[in-house]
Amino acid sequence: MKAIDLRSDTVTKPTPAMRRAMMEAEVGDDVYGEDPTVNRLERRAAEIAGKEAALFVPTGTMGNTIAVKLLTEHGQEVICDSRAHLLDYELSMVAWFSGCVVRAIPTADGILSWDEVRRQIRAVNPYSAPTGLVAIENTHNMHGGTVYPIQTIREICDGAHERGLKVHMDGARIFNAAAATGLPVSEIAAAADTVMFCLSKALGAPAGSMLAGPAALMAKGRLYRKRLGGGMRQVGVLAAAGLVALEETPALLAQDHANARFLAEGLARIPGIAIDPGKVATNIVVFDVAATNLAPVEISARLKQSGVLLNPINERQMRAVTHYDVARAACQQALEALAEAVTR
Ligand code: TLP
Repeated sequence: MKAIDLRSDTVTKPTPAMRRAMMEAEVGDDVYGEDPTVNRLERRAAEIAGKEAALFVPTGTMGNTIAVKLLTEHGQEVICDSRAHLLDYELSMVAWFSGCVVRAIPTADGILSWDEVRRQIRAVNPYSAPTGLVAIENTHNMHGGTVYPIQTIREICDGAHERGLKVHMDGARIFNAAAATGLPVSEIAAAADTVMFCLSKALGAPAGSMLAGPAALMAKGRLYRKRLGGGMRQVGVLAAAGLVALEETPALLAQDHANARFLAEGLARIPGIAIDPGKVATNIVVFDVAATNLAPVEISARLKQSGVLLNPINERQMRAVTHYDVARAACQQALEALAEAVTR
C-alpha cells in the first residue's frame, strides 16, 4: 500500500510533464551563465515575482541565506517572528553566514504588524545591534499556512523603508498565498526588497528555489551562491522541471487548500484534537493533540503503522501538509487512521 504522505509538500514527486521537460532540457554551464534553461527560468521567475532579476538556488534555505547577506551588514539585527523558518530551521545561517542576530517577535499566527516591528527597531547607540532587516514569512509554515493581508505587508515594508531598513519575504509558499488571496505573486512581493519562493514545495518540482530582487543585488547574490557551493553547472535539467511547475501547478493549489480545510474539519471532530478549521487558509494544518494524553511522536508512530505519515512539530502540535500527491480520498483515510490512533 502506498503511504499517505502528509509530512510536507516537499515530498511531491515530479509529474510526467516535468520528467519529459527534464529529459529534453537544453543545458550549458550555469557558472558561466550559459545554461539556456536556467536563464529562461530566472527570467520567468523575475517576471512572476515582479522584480528585475532572479537567481536559481538549490534550496529555500540558500535563498534566504543569500537574501539576508545581501540586505544586511555584519553585526546587525534581523527582525522576524519567533517561529520563523529562518530562525528555527536554517541552522543559524543568519548568524553563521551574515554575522547578524535575530530579534524574534512572538505572534499569535506568524503575522507581524508594523506596530510590533516598529517597537523593536534599534537605532545606532553604544549598546545595541542596529536593526538592518525585517524578514516576513508568507505563508507562515509553523503557524499553519497563515497568509499576510496585503495591507499589512505594505505597512511593514513602507514603515521599514522609511526607517532605512530592508525587507525580505520568505515566500517559500507564496503561490499558496496567491491562490488564497486571489492576488498575483508580483503584487504580494511588490513592496519587499527581495522575495524567495520554492519550486520544490507545493509547486511540485524535484528541487530548487528562486530568489528575486533588484538586478544589481542578484548579480552579487550569484557570488554568494557560488561561495555556498551552489554553482550547479548543467542544472537546466532541474530548471526545466521548475519552468513546468511555474506554469502548471499554481492552478491546482486551490484543491490542496480545500483538502486541508476538509482535513481540519475532520480533525476538529476527533476527541482530544484541537484546531480551528476557520483558520486554515492554505495547505498546512497545524493541530494540538495535548488533550489526547498521547505524545505527538506516539501518534506519529501509530499512524505510520496504518500507512499515514504525519510529523510532530513540538511536544503538543502536529502538522499535516496537503499537496498534489494526496487526493481527497487519502485525506479521508488519514482522518480515519487518526481517529483510530488517538482512541486505540
Ligand atoms: N520547510 C520544510 C522544513 O524545513 C520544515 C517543510 O517541510 O515545510 N522557508 C520556509 C517557510 C519553509 O517552509 C522552508 C522549508 C524553507 C524556507 C527552506 O526550504 P528548503 O527546505 O528548500 O531549504
